[in-house]
Amino acid sequence: REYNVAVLGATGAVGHRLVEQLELSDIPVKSLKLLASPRSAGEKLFFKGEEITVEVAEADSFEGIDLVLASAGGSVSKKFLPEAVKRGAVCVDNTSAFRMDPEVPLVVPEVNADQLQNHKGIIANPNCSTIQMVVALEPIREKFGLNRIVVSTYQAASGAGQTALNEFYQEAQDYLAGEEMQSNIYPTASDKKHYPLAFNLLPQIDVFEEDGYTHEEWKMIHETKKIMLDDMDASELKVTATCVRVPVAIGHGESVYFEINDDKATVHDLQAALTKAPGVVLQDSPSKQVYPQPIEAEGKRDTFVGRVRADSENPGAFHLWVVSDNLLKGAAWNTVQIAEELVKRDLVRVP
Ligand code: A2P
Ligand code: 11C
Repeated sequence: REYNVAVLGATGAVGHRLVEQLELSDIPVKSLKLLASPRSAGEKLFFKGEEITVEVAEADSFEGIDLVLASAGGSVSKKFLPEAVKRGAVCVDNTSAFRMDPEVPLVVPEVNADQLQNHKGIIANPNCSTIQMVVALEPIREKFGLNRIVVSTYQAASGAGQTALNEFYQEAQDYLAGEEMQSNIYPTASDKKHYPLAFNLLPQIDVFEEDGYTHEEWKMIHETKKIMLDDMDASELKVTATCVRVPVAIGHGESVYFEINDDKATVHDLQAALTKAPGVVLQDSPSKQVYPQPIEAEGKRDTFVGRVRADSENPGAFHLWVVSDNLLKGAAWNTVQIAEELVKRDLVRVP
């Protein structure tokens, strides 16, 4: 079977990579439609050497489409994906629009690919900072059990999208030229105040909730539980997060403290589990100064793990450092990987 595919948000930072990852995948593509807003309609992009013109997304754009890969923002997904499903398309959505819907599987193929079996037309791709953490921790949870996670993130500028990334580059240039930085997007376009990201750290990703946590931090908590335990409120795994935007273009880093259900497990045991884990590359040799870095992870599909250490005071507690390309495993590659899995399992059909 060959598939008529549409990419919604094809001109964005993730959208470009969706097209590129689709080209690299083994999904048999019969036709490809590239959709965006009227701002970029008419732009030309290449797929397998063929020039394709970007079209304005409308409900009828999804007529005859089998598979939609979406990354145009939550409100755009909410508006168009039900229309696409109505017309018979299966949608893999990279936004947060449907992630907490109990009817919608939230999938990281290395962790819970079997959830795809239950899809009703929409499958959600998790937040980038959640994905790389669960890829690193699932092999540990599987073998030793896991009851607590405390994560601090170091999230790259590109997580906020292409326009935001451009603002970060401009800020850096202005700062080095001795000019005033003009900041209109970071920490988040939808909030009232804006601060420069260049030569700075912003402990705010997305907007604040009333409890003082940001929306991004709550996403990490609920998504982790839904992916690992199929229950966004599961109490047997405690998760807390502090999310920080750092002046790095691509590649999120995370410092993760976690407690397992096995007081006897050693760092070596954990490293052995990580070495065998799908999608994980262990880079952990302090004596040789080998550890994951965003600049090396950029452009790669894997999740890189290092600095695995036992907590010095708390038995059964450990620390690790994890890095991945937020636009690939954190977004475009995980989305295309889900689509590959749907094709392999013959699940590209709306039940
Ligand atoms: P456009 O280029 O026309 O603005 P990013 O996450 O990098 O900011 O990219 C967002 C993507 O979502 C872009 O491809 C953008 O298209 C697309 N997009 C934004 N708003 C809409 C909309 N209302 N309808 C369709 N696509 C949209
Ligand atoms: C960031 N993690 O780095 C966000 C981007 O829920 O898909 C992804 C937002 C999401 O800003």
